[in-house]
Amino acid sequence: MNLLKTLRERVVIVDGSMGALLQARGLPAGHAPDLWNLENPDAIVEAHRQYAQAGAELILTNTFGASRLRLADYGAHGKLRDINKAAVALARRAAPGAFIGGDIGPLGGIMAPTGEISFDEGVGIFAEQIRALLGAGVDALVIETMFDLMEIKAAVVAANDLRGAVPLIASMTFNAGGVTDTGTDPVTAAAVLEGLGVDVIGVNCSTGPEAMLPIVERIAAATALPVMVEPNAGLPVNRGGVTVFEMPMENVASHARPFVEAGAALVGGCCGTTPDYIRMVATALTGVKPKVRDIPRALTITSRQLTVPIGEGSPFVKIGEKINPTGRKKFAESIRDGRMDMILADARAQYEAGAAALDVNVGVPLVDEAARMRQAIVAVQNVTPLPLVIDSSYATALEAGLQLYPGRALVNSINGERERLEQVTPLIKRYGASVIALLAADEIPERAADRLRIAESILRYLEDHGVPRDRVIFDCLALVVSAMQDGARQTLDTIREVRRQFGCPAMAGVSNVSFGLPRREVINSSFLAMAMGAGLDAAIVNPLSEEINRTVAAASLFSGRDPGCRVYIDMMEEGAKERAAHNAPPPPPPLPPPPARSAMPSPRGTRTR
Ligand code: THG
Repeated sequence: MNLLKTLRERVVIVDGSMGALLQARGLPAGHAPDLWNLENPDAIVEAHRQYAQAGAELILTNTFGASRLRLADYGAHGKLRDINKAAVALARRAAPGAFIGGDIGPLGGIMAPTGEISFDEGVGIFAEQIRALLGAGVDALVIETMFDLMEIKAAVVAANDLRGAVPLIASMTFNAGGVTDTGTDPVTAAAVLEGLGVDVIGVNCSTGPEAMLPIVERIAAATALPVMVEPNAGLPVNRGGVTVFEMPMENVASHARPFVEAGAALVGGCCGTTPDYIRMVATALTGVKPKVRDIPRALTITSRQLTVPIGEGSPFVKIGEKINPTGRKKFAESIRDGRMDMILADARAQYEAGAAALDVNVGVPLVDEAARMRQAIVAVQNVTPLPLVIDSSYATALEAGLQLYPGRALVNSINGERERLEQVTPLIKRYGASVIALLAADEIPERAADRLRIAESILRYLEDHGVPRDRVIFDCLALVVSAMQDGARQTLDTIREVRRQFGCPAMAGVSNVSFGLPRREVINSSFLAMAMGAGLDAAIVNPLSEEINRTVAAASLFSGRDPGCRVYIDMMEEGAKERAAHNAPPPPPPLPPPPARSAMPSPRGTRTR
């Protein structure tokens, strides 16, 4: 029986803390629990057996720290394969009827750009352990206790490269503030992980069950995927230098049903939980079925700390166009020189003016675009929390950006050309990005019908290559109206039809329409209003233009994107008050705090599950 099939029928019970049992059996403080797979196998078998007898149906191998850097701390990296292989065999021997999940914890270092470990190195470290676990025949892979999107992304990419049809569970740890220690909220985590193609999204460790309940609810509302929850036995307490978990197990187990009602389909325990606790959970959930959740899959883009949905009923998404050297000599020079000052100023200004996302294009002839893209993606994230649109004609530059970007990026762009699809589709899939699909191929079709044919062939290609259509936003082509008057008009029909025929959102790069004509803002705003009337969901615009901002605010009233006219009223009242007081532009929205580095768990901690 396959784990994912089982989850459609009933709740699956997961085991509890391994560390608690091993310490009780004499594991010395500071000794790697993973080494006991070789040194004291009977203790491991006994611990697994106790959990299986208590009712656990998914048993996690004793391999939380059995990866290169963590084992190296004990001089045991040479035994990596043996430790992982032995762990799977021991779990299988202890619980022959259970699903065996190969357990993968944080790698014991910090990923770039915050730390020193590059994306490829991270993938390599995870792959080494995952290869050993898969080779030993696990029924699932369980990546857990992750607090950094960049790191979980590397782990998931490594798993996806190797796992074939073996199910993948990816679980993050949220602190008492409801975000991970690097600032990611549950909805954003769910969007990124779903983009990467995991099978189950989990929450484990860090807090007791009460604080986890709302996190499970938020994940379950953001994704249709099954949700796993493994609470600690309350919050950690320090007793004479030893961390203990003291919540009575009745109090922990009483949350089992509320977890399932909130959307969890797998329930187990983390630090401090014991077989007795798992038995109480299993009893409470006997015969309980997972809740049927009807969550529409919608296109989302995220940064590390923000999720922006794009589509029908969501607010119109203004993507800032300014980080683009086309037609800007000084800006292009700054990029050529490797200076980020102008990019940062534009990023900040567009954020303060209310852009919901930022396009990042550093395409200057004869520069190393991949290197500049890396620099720009890192720099922009230091001054705004906005999701980024990674924009380049070169697949190498797109990949360079995606490898340093923790969120779910939007890639700008693919089109109907075979070569471009072949280059960019694997990147979208690998890094879990969403993508802008331009409705053009070797030529830009004038007629809507021809653009729709391209849309259809792009979707067919993507779906054939494992990219579902809920990742795709169609760029309906805002053509230069002075050059192609009917072409620009056909764009409006294209917007209506791509949404109707394919259910995908529609966007356009608005400022294109006005090239060559005077008073461009008048044309841009007017076209934008008409396009929003036809159903446009997002646009690349100049967010510093007051005319554009007013047009979006007003047109949102007529397209179901501003319930109760709240945004419009706030914008106009705020603006009026501000102008009266200081004769100044509207204030920026507040900037969320940067990732709390000091709050990061110690990279080489010896934490055990
Ligand atoms: N679709 C998608 N991506 C795109 C476009 C699109 N990316 C590029 C472009 N079109 C959208 N971005 C811009 C950015 C700037 C201008 C127009 C479109 C522009 N710039 C001024 C100029 O060239 O005169 C210079 C601005 C300045 O000096 O600050 O007009 O359609 N997917």
